[in-house]
Parts: sequence; C-alpha cells; structure tokens
Amino acid sequence: APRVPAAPTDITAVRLTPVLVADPPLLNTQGVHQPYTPRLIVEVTTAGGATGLGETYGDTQYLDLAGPLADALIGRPVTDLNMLPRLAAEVCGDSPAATGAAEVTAGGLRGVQTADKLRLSVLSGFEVACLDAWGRLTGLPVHALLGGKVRDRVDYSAYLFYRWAAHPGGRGEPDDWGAALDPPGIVDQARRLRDTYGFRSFKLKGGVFEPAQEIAAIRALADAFPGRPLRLDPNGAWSVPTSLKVAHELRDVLEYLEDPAATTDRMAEVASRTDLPLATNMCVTTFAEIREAFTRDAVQVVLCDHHYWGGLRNTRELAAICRAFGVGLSMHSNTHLGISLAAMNHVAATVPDLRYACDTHYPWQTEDVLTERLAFMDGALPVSDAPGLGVTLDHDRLAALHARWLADDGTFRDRDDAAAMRAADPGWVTPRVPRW
Ligand code: GKR
Ligand code: MG
Repeated sequence: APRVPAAPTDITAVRLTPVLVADPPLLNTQGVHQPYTPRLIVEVTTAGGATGLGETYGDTQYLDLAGPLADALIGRPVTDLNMLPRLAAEVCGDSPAATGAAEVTAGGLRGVQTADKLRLSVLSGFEVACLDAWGRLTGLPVHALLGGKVRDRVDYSAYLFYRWAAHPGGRGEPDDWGAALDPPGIVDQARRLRDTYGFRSFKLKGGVFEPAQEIAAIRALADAFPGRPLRLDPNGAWSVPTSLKVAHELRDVLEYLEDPAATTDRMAEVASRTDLPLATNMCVTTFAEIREAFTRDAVQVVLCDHHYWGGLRNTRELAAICRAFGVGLSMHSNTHLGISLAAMNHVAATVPDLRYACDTHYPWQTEDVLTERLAFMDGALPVSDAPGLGVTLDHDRLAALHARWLADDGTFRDRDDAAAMRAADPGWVTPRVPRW
C-alpha cells in the first residue's frame, strides 16, 4: 500500500535510557537513600525533526512497562495525549509489573502501589516528552500548551534531611555537606541551602528519630528563621496520639504537618482534633483516593507529583478538584533530575492557586543529564518561555550515567532504602507503622 507521508508531529523514534544518579545518604523512616538512584530518560523524536525529553522513575518495574509503550507510540502524533492512558493500559496490561501482586501493595513513601499508578508514572515520562517535542515543533513553551502561565516564577522550599557524612563502606560519590543528625546540624544545612539558593521555606524529612528530637529540630529552625514557613514530614511514621502531640507542640510554627499518620482513617482522626493543616503525598496519590479523603476532611493540602498522577494535564485536573473542595495544592518531589524539575515548573506555573512553595530534591542531585542545570534565584525558578521544556540534553552526561546503570550488578537498579540501610545496620528491617 502507498505510504502516507508522516505529519511533522508523528513520532518516528522513542529512545529509553535508564540511568543511575548519585544520591547522598539522606535518611527517612524506611532507611537511607542508596548511593545511586535509578531514573529513566525518555526521548521522543518526530517526523518534523524535534526531539522531546521526559523523565520518570527508573526501577525495573517501570522499565518493563516503558518498553512496550515506547513501541506503541511509533507513528502516533505527539498531540495525541488523551489516548496515552488507554494505549498504556492496552500495551502494558499483561506485563508482570501490571498484574498480580502489583495490584495493591502497601505504600512505601509514595502511597499505595497499584498497576494503574505504575502505568501512570511511566506514561508521565512519555507525556512530558511529547509536550516537549510539540513545543519545540511549534516554538511554544510547555506551559503555553497547558493553557499558559499565570506566574513567571515558582517558589520552592529547602528540603532538609537528616543525613550521614558519607554512605557506608565508602560507596557512592563524596560530598562536602557533612553529617546532620541533630538540631544544630539541621539548622546549618538549612542555612547553606538558604544562602546558596535563596529558599525561604523549609521542610524537614522526619520519621527518622524520636518525635521529641524532631520537634526540637523544628523549634531550632523556627528560632533561626523566625516567621518562615516550616513543615515536618515523617512519612506516616506516627500513631494518632503522637501526631496530635506533635501538632499541638508545633502548632505555632508549622505551615502544615505532612503525612503524620499513614492512612486516610488516621489522618482524618488527626485532622478532626487539630487546626493545623495536614498535607499528604501518601494517602491521596490517585484519583480514586480523593473522594474519601476530601469528604472526611482528612487532608487540607495535596502534594501532587506529576509522575504518579499521570502527567502535567492530570496535575491540572487534580488542581481543579482540590479547588472545588477548598483543598490546597502543592508539589511533592522524589530524587529527580532537571527534566522532571522543568516539567514540574511548567505545570506549577499554570495552576492558579498554588499557595505553597513546592518540594524539590534537586539541590541534592549534583549530577544531571542537561547541558545547563536549572538555577534557583531567591528560592524560585523562573518559568521558561523557550520552546518546549526549555532544557537541552547533554548526550555525554546521559551516556556516562547510563554506563553506570549498565555496569551495576542489579544492586542499585531498584530503589530500596531499607536494603541501603542494611549496609550500615545488617539487622535493619522496614519499620512497621506506627513507629512511634
Ligand atoms: O527522598 O527520602 C526521600 C523522601 O522521603 C521521598 O522518598 C518521599 O517520597 O519526599 C517524599 C515525601 O515528601 O514524602
Ligand atoms: Mg511527603
């Protein structure tokens, strides 16, 4: 049959490159970050000669789904974004990651894991790459393709972590941050992040030490940065009474308390007995979880992550639902590179009522696959008006981080904070919640 000439927006190639990115020894309630964390870089090329970039989680179960989806995209236009979920369900439906045990497994730090959520996380990387390519073809920034920006800069908060000076056994890449394991260490870390990037609000990853110790760290931050918005996030490690005690003790200094308790039930109970707003990136992580949490007033702020919510356009849908319920919206982050940060910045720029500074791990990632790192100014990222995401891939850097992934014997290809902790504490098991 005669070949139909491809339109400029038609996808002609999709390249998937798993990488391992250096990650410092940041502590959380499940363990410690691995020396290297997997991410997946997606490149979508069109007949018109544009290549768009996307990024998502790079653990094996995500890679298993990304391959078939990449094949299925060939010949489709980058503008066909509403088709992505159906296409992903069709091509990924019978993959091992999308069946059986993956149907619902309890949480981790990002809430329930379901086959749908896995697929959405994978397709988010493709959605962003398609938007980037579409923007490059038309000369429009991604925010314009989402309806246009409503702000020129997006605020971010300093993400503070208890941490060791180095990974156990001399693994990983060294850095000069030193250890932060007590209130003065956390305040020093906050000062350095403020001085370097201009951040004006501060989030402490908690659930690592006894709550009294973490309360003391927040008090020390409040003394060091009077009036600045502060947040504490133990990733669901506390019981309802502990959550209430912390909420009571920190009610005058916290902007919100993030995921003090691990389930919607417990969050609802906490919320009913404190005026302090509760935020979550754990109990509302899918559209299916919204109704119960919102109607029970279990959470007052949802921290969206465009990866597991299924992309930038779904993030805007979530924002609309939050608006309807009077629930605040901000952004969650996990270990990520500049492509994801650029994507997050574009969508954040389009959400009308973004009242909280977004989270980002980016300052902890000294490696990137971009020719130029994104630069915070006064705690904010300017919104790019360049075509697409406005970032450029450094092919050599990508190749180097991919070579690290290829050379890995499987130890780091799936993020496992408990396993990383066992390098220091061989008896460590993922703590049961509530831990305190
Ligand atoms: O990077 O250790 C970490 C965080 O705990 C991350 O895994 C969480 O998903 O940052 C996240 C959060 O806000 O819960
Ligand atoms: Mg959180």
